[in-house]
Amino acid sequence: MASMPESEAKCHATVVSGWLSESNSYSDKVNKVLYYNNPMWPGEAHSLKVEKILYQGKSDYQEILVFESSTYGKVLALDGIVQLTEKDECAYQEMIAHLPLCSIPSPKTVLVVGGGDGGVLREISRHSSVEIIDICEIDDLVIDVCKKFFPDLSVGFDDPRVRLHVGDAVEFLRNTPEGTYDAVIVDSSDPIGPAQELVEKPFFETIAKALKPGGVLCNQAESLWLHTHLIQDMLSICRQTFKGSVHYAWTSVPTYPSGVIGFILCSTDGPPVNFLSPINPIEKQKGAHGGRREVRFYNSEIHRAAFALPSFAKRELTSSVP
Ligand code: SPD
Repeated sequence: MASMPESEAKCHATVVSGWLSESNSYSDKVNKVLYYNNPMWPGEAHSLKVEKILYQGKSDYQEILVFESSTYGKVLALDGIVQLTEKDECAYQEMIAHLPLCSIPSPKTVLVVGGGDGGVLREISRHSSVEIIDICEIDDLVIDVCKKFFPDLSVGFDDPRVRLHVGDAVEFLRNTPEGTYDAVIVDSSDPIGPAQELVEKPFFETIAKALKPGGVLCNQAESLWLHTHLIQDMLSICRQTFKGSVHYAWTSVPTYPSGVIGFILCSTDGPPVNFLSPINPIEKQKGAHGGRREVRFYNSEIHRAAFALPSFAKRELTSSVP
């Protein structure tokens, strides 16, 4: 960071001496406290070298930072937490979209909660059976910033099937008629700050109601190395709420804490859903490649492998049945 002026290097609480370090600070907007050491991953820090800060701003909900990193391309951080990098975003966006959509025969109506960068929309739009893609994102500044700095992700908003709703997803789902969606994808940030409510039981109950019989949820579900208790709680709520099947899957994302992130997949009562084997394979999607960039990470083998758990996780996550 020799070339970065000291004033610029200090411009964001989490950028210190030219490195963004995820553990440096965390500001709790509700209690108006600036924490040092993020409570989601105490005792460790993952850092990315900052070549140039491209954008910094504050919305009503969070601090937004975009920078050019030395080795992962452009990076989006919210409240100092890495949300995506150009290099590895494919692993997250493709998995969170295709694990659910390739598990049901012909998804038509899909809701994305969060996902203001547009990457999940980009992936959903590969599915030609889909007719409506609703997205409910609370922070319109995230959308605007991503449209400027991450066109390869925000291209997802250009699909005419997309209907954007800026607002609180909890409220949006409360007002959604029962049985509206074939799939709901929750692409949230970590459950501190604005996303706290998204790991609580009432939220999952509204999703279950909003889904059709045999409809599916795919919910961002943190790291099996770091968040056993949180995942156990989420699984336990989902097992009480979703009367079809409930599974945990995971993928590798090098720039997320511990290098992995997981997903909870659930289905409602109705036509049975076997998440473990893709019934609607991406390889057969007509729109999967045509006119857009190739799928980089996801394929049917990765889909099946994502549900294989290490022995410790199998013990910890399958014993949490209520
Ligand atoms: N620890 C960071 C988890 C971020 C999950 N959401 C990422 C948004 C990308 N669309």
